[in-house]
Amino acid sequence: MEQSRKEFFKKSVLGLGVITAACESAAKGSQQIQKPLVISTWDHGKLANEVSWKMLKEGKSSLDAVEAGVMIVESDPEARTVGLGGYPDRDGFVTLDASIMDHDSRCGSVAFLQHIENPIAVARKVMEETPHVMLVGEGALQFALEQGFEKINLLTEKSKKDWEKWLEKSKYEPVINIENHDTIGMLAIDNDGRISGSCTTSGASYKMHGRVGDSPIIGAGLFIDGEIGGAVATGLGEEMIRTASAAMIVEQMRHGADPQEACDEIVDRIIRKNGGKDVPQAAFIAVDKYGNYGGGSVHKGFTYAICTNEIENTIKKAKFKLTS
Ligand code: SD4
Repeated sequence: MEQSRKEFFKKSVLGLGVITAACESAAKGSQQIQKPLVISTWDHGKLANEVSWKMLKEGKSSLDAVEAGVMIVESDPEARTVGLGGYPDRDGFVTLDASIMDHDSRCGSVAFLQHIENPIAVARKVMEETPHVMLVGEGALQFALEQGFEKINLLTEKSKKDWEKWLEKSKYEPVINIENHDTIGMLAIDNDGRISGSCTTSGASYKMHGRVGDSPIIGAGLFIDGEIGGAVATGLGEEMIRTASAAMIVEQMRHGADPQEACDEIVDRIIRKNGGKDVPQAAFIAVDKYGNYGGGSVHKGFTYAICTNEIENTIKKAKFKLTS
């Protein structure tokens, strides 16, 4: 008798748990979506957001918005870590990585692409015009030219001079600027509540020729799942590839973490994997499908720009974990 009462109690409690969980998810399901929304990495994200925000307010898709927004930074010769004017590799070649992904998990990317000002637009063409996800190097260039992109010299005088100075010592250490202006990654939600993301970079400055970072690797530098949300990364790409960071952030959110908690968890993981010492910079922004957002980094200095109906395009300092 005692046994069956206990069983009954256990079953009731379990049942209650199920009911509570169901209520919670129903509540979440009915949560208002903060839309439109656009969030991008670093200070230069603010300029990119401006373009994307205007498009989102006009009712354009998040996919169009994340492409057009980051193109502004790609085409800016003063943005030294993206597109035109980006720092070259150690042999003096500007090689670009980019990826784009939409609400329905459609994605495209290019890696080790040279001579093309807007690799993000080529990544989108890979997504829409080929049966593939990723094209690299010569093949990516060939495809871009077939698609009508212009072949140009991406190495500006300024970047060439800096590279020549670097050559004097040629100390091989891929440089990641932890303070400001780096890879641009963007996440946006449009008026239909659809989320997309983009990521574009010239990669780690003075890297080895042929080195590819996380930015064109779906799941490492960028990941979107329309059912959950999205994440994008900046920092030393090897860390993001090792930990499949962007996908892991989305998975953390799938299991209940909010975007800030999800970024924090991956930052902690990267610190742990490095034994807590000499940890490279790694930084993330994330958004869930309701428009909750967060940003986090290993080291101080990472900023992101956010724009919603409530928040005028603003640069925020992200939470960071290490002070050294
Ligand atoms: C890379 N993640 O190629 C890029 C570079 C970057 O902040 O984001 N720098 O590793």
